[in-house]
Amino acid sequence: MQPLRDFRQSVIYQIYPKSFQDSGGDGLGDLPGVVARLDYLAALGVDYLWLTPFFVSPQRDGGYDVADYRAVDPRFGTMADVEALIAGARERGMGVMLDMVFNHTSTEHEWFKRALAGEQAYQDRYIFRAGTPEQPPTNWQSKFGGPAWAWSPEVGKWYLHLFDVTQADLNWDNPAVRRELHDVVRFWLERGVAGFRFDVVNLISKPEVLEDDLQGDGRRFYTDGPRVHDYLRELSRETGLAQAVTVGEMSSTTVEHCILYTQPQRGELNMVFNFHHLKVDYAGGDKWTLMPPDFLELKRILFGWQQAMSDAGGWMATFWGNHDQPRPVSRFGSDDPQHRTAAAKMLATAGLLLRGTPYIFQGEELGLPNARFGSIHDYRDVESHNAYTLMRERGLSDAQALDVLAARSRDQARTPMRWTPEGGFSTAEPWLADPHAGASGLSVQEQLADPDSVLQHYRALIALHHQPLFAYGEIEPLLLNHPQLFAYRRHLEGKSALVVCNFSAEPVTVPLTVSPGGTLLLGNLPGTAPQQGEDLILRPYEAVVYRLA
Ligand code: TEU
Repeated sequence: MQPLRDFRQSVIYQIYPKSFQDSGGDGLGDLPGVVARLDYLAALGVDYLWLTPFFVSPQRDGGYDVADYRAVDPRFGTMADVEALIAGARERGMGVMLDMVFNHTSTEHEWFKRALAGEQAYQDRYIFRAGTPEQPPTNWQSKFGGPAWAWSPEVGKWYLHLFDVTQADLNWDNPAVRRELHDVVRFWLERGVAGFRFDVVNLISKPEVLEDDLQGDGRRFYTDGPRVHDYLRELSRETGLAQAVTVGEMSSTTVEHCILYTQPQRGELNMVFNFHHLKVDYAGGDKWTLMPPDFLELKRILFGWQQAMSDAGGWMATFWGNHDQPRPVSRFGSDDPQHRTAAAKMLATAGLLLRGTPYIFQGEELGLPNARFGSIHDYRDVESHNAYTLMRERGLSDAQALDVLAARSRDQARTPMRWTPEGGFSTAEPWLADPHAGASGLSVQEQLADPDSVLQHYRALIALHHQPLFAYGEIEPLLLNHPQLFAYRRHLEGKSALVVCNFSAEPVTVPLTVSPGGTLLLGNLPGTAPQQGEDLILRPYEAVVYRLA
């Protein structure tokens, strides 16, 4: 059997199983449904499949509220289905990556239940603090809105939850917790899992003294916390993680820490996600206050991180979206029907050929756009409902709050994957409505038959990324101050390539001379970019990739 591809040369596909393919006819996606689509994924050319959590969970937060790290939630299938998925993927040259939510457990987890039952050893696995019901230990805020502390009358103490009240933060300073989580990683490695995504793993180390944050919501105290690097090195050392592909989701992190997380010699993680580039349309830094993306800030952040990580020997996970983000084509491109296909292909070109390991979230390869749901009752995500409540309390009307959710809700990414013009996700009513039902050209079936589709462009880009020049080459950012163009060169062992993307709906003259003899490797529009002399003039949302002489 072929060895799996090196993570730096790989492209990783993210699957949100709940919305990928329902094989059981209950409106919920499941693991046999993923197995049924392995040929599609292999034909796309991806190398690893990252599945979001399918472990036993009350599903309060899409499975990121885990009640048993070793057991498959019956909603998704059985351990035999996991084994079939791992084997089926491996036969097709793909590895399976699981999502380890180690910052917190569900309050339905046995450990938390034993803590509530009064067992001190289990209370010590969480962050409980004494006090009175009127006064939380600190003024920290949850990332889902509201206080980050909940009062437990059973125990007569507060417990910390940086996310939902049903997601209790684990006490990583407790060796028993670390030993248990090491065992979980070994458990899945022994079953052939090829890698892991570690959810908000840079939040696991809290300061010894918890104090009010007079400058913010408390994140500055626990983000990239005091012992986080020690705990990651221990996790890797104790579990043999060096044999696996690992990516850390880093919430509100810094490039300095991301260099430390990913420098190979430090033995922590292979690569990291950071989200700063996905906040350039947050007015005042607030996700729920809309503004158009600041394109120059987007380039400053993206290329700044690219350069810093490259110079220091770190490694980025590159991505435009995931199960928490709205659809990229609506956010950074255009979902105007006349531009959507070109814009989606342009975004893919800009992202998949950067230095780093690119991640594709299900449906992105079809250019799926956001959709406007007509009622808050159409939304399923706890974050969406909390945000709606807070927006209404701030005085927004129902229509205004729904406009914001249409642009920002995590449900936008979680709509059912589209296999046929009718949808093809389930024979039952999907758990979350398909807002693209009846739309033309937004399905795998249609795009496999269309040589100019977004899907076919992704296949070509994935093949390009596999080439050493794009996988390992140095990056040279270009035109940083240009208001419409996103451009860079890649260089490796005397070979170079040029990527130029027009992020606008207007034609743009490219102020770069594409040296004569450059070969067009890939474009996203029919024909080739018109030239005036040596000047390229890119059409609206046009993207070109040249091999330079
Ligand atoms: O998300 C971490 C995180 O930072 C999120 O709060 C993210 O910033 C937000 O969803 C963007 O609006 C991870 C998982 O990806 C997310 O699905 C979980 O809800 C969260 O952790 C808690 O486990």
